[in-house]
Amino acid sequence: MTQPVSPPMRTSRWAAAFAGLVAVATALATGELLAGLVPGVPSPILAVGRVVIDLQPPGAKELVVSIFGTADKLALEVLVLAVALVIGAGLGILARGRPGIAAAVVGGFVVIGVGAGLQAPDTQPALAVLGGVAEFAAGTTALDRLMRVVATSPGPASPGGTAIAPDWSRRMLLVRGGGLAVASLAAGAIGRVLLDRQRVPVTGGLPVPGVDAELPAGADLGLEGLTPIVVPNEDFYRIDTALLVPNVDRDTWRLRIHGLVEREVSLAYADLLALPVIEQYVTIACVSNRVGGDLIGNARWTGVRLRDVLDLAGVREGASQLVGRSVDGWTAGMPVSWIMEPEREPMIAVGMNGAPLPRQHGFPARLIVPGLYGYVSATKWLSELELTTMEAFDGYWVPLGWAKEAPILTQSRIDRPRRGSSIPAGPFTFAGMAWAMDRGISKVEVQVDDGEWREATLSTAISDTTWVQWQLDWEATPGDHRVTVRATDGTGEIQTETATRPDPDGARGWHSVSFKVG
Ligand SMILES: Nc1nc2c(c(=O)[nH]1)N[C@H]1C(S)=C(S)[C@@H](COP(=O)(O)O)O[C@H]1N2
Ligand SMILES: [Mo]
Repeated sequence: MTQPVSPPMRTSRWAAAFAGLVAVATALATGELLAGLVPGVPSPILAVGRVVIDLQPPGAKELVVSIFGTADKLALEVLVLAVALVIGAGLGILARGRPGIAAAVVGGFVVIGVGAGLQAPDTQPALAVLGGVAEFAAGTTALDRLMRVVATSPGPASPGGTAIAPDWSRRMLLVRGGGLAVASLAAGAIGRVLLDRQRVPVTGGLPVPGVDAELPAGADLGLEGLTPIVVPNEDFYRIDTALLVPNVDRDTWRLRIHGLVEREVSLAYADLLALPVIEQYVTIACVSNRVGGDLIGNARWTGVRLRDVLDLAGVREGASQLVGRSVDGWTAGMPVSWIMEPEREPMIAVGMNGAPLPRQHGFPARLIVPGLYGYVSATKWLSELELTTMEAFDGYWVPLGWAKEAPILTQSRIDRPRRGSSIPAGPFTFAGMAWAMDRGISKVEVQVDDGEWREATLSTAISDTTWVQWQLDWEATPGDHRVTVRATDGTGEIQTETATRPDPDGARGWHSVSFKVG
């Protein structure tokens, strides 16, 4: 029996697009599954997402800020996937006439994915390349097979130049392509679950501090709807550029101290904890926080004094900037003078609220520096301390348009009532938070509508490095109202009234909440 000679291949555009999309899904799923199964193989979607994050064009600052909530990271992954699938559909159409070029484009894609994967520190280059070969094989095989199904149409060209695939080949395409799509989805999902599992480090116990941080009586007003003075780890805000929370093995982790030092030092976790262990409450805040926002939290941090660690290396004369570098290459730079000020105690934290540092918050060790915004200080997954000069280096966010030096601004926030809520007439208690790390808060004032500013009652401050709660009783009268709050810091300076955007150095302005009574 001889094969009939194929007529010129003419394929429905949609069928070809579908085939291309499924082929790309197959290639991606292969990569995701391998990434989950074999540590060191990068996940293609996460790798590309990471590059997108790192390439953030300056000027897109506001967008950039919004990407770093955990939910927005998922959105970024979905976006990367969607773009890949759309390109895949185009690839299918291309493959109708030029299968060789289509295969080359798949190859180009894989090269981009592998290249992106090589940027991640936990990628093993040889494994990444092997993963890429597997992705290419899976993608081109799927494309080839599906295109064959699509192309079996012997139909004559229509006057418009396109032919319609016969019903049987369409069904076949839907069955095979659909099956492959479902299998890809499952493989991708399994890969991702495995990847996350493979990344859970052993946390172990926490050192016992020699100095205990005490919570003074009256530190928490305990009002419903008011943020607790110490935020539980599960509720603590999280901001970072990491798509996958870095997985650091505490037993092989090292902290390198280098640059303008007398002697370079490399410390193991045990070396670090051979230093005196301290504990203190420090409120950390994100520069991206808007007026009234919640990118701020207070915790009891356990760890060692940063200055003790720096002393092991000996900071050389002329070192004006300390750079904290993370295992994933992220950096924060801060003035050495800020670190050395005796009134504050910057630390390398290994514990948070009595538990080992959670992975999301920087396990096994991070910097906590009272008074500075997180992006210029609070390096998580800390791997290096480098001493340099202010001029010689810019931390991660500085070239993207954020200030090089960024002390936390005085701010206050209304938690009760919520914006737009309705409360009954009668006695009501306004309440909220106020902070000015590490100057402390001396006064909080509240204004209802256009009334007099009245001084609120404050919770007992834990220290100048933490926020306080405030409350004020009021007799709620029916109607629409607006309440405004302003704080005065420990130096007597009142919070700036004129509103500014978060970039470049933190949002200013007074927080107001509109609400209804009755
Ligand atoms: N390695 C690393 N550390 C980081 C960041 C980051 O992106 N990567 N973000 C910083 C920023 S902008 C802030 S506000 C704080 C937030 O710390 P948290 O997530 O524990 O609340 O971490 C800082 N440390
Ligand atoms: Mo931040």
